[in-house]
Amino acid sequence: MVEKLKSIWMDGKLVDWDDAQVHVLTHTLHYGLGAFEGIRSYELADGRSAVFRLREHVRRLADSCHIAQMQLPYAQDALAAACKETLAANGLKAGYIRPVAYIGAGVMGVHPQDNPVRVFIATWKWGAYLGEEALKKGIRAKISSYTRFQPNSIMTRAKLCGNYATGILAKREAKSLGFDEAIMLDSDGFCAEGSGENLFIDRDGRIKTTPLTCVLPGITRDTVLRLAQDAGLPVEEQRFSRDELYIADEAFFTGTAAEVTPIREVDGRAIGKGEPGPVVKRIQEAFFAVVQGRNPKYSGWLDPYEVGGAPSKKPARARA
Ligand code: PPE
Repeated sequence: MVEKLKSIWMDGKLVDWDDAQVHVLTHTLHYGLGAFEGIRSYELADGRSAVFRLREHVRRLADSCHIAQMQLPYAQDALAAACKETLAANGLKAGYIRPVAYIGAGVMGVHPQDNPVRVFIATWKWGAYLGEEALKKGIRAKISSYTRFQPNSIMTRAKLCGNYATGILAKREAKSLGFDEAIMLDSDGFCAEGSGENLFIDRDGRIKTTPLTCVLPGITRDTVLRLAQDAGLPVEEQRFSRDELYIADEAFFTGTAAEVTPIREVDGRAIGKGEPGPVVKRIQEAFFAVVQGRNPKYSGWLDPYEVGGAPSKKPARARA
């Protein structure tokens, strides 16, 4: 359950949590064309708070709206500032941020040309997406009976609300069969991604992740690609089949919510030794060092904000 906080940003201003309501004739509620983001902020090692890769997330929201032909009524800088304002208003030193751009009420039917595009930004506390245990011990995944979209049926570069209907079905199927997460294959039968995560494998020290043909261009995926390169680990964006996944030494998911989550089993087959291996542990360590501000190389990915007027120890740093 999302814990109730104080305020939600709606159409340009903070409103009381309970007043953040939409009309039942909201177009997106009927047809699913809307765009959203999932962003995390972290408490840093020095006690400050910062949003991770805020600019990239807001840019992806703008890209999603562009693809959806929805005119985003706010500049990207204004939305980034609003994300931080909402975190601060809710006293969140670390939190999850959910901006949603959606088509409001007006005409019904599939040609909502003049309906307003509206935006809200909600924030809440969100711990480990698949559980604390998952981060330490890894999860059990199942190849889904649902196929990830063919790129000309749904716009896969966009994080659109309606895209998630399939993800929910895939997740429900996996959970009902006793697994933690689903892995969808693409329309050619190669591994695509989880219901809310990108997928990586590693064998003999070579890391592979799905190329951006039909999966969401994950910002955590991009982060991990860079961190793997920094660690001198060979990494390729290349398709792989489900049996290649079965015989991988290691497999893991990446995502804002999921962070870096090891996969210890797929379809009843242990991945490697059936526990997180050295590569994923190294990537996890590197990832948490970055988001917690312990790696100066990537301080530009951290966008500091203040909660409750706490004095900032250092001025805002320039972006990378
Ligand atoms: N694939 C999908 C389908 C996806 O939803 C996400 C994020 C990713 C990959 C990873 O993208 P990124 O967060 O930029 O690294 N999923 C978001 C929503 C999860 C939810 O259940 O809600 C998230 O992680 O915030």
